[in-house]
Amino acid sequence: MDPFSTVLDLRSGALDPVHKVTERRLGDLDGLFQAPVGDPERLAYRVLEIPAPHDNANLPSSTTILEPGRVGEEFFMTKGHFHANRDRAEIYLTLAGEGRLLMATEDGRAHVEEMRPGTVNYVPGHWAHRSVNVGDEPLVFYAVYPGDAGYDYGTIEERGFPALIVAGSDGPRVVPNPRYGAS
Ligand code: PAN
Ligand code: ZN
Repeated sequence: MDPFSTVLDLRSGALDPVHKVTERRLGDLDGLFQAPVGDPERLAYRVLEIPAPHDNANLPSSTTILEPGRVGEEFFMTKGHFHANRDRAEIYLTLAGEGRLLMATEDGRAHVEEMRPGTVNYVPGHWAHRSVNVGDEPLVFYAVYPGDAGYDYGTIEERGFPALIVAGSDGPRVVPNPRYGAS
């Protein structure tokens, strides 16, 4: 393939050119929150991709624009996934907003990192990852991952994450997920 460039708007996360946009609405996230999602048509996030071949020699990347909002006590969040090839790592660079990166291993360890403009989060292989918008503005981040990482959404859909991030009177709180492991 030939070299190429893309312009990334550092505030909005917009890409020019953009090749693929995936929209996730609350209806796509039904069952992932503790409470019912409400309006299924409401936009939760968009993923804009810079494609690259799906092999371990290449590095696709994407921006995610995650809207602010809540479902019950929980903040808007991504579906979350393990990589289908479990040992594949990923880097997230936050561009705008305030978030938390919730990660978990298959044996139930949880880990939370902050996401703010300039934060570079390293997600090692074998850690499922979900981003959570705990602020009032869109959370925008740029992610780079191996081309053969792939997505396993099913494990999280069945088991959930061991922890939840909920709104508390003093700000976001990390609490155990009472439904973790239930299928
Ligand atoms: C990210 C995510 C993106 C959307 O690009 O795919 O933020 O989250 P979900 O894929 O969980 O809906 C990434 O982690 N890629 O591997
Ligand atoms: Zn990933």
